[in-house]
Amino acid sequence: MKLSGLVSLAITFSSALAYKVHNVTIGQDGLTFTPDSLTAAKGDYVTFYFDFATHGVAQAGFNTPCTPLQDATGEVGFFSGLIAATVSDTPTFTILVNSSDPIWFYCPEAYHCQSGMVGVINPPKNQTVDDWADASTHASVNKSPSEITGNITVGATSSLSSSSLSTTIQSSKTAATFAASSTATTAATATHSGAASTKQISHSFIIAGVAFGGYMMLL
Ligand SMILES: [Cu+2]
Repeated sequence: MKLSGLVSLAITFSSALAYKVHNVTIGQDGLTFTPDSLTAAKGDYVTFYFDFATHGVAQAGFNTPCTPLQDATGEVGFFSGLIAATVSDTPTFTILVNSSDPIWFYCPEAYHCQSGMVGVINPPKNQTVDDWADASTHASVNKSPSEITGNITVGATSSLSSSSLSTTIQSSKTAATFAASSTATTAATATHSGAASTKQISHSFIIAGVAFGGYMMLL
């Protein structure tokens, strides 16, 4: 009974943490997000890597390209700030995908948005990233949001411990509403490749290990 209880506890935690972290590189090929269109499940994360030059990533609405989401709808979208990447430093910015609705984003630096530096998470069937880029071409201004919003820490940690785990859960709750509170984006950097699957497995094993250790102490 004790064992089954602990095992089910471990399984519950593991399934709750079965998210993916999707990586998007910024500036790798010029004025680009790579990839510029991706599909993510609710509860997944998207980590933007600032690879080269000065760029930003901000959320907009499809009908108001190159404009902060808040200006168009009142809803606060995410914004990384304008970040200058260097050869030795690849800052990151991570958002939580908090619904299955389309998330349209753009780079508010200079005229990057009008030049096609835009992207989308979960595009609807009738609106592609090419449609979004076309609409952005005609925007009269490229406006930057006034505040950095929406960053969370999950994509910026390269290793996990029980303390970082609780921090992650706490901060994702905060980010679910895209609250105005934001942590500095440039602190830690993780390696690009394989981040998603590694983290997911690490979480499960850490929790299973803790649960099993607790069971052994009860014997
Ligand atoms: Cu840019």
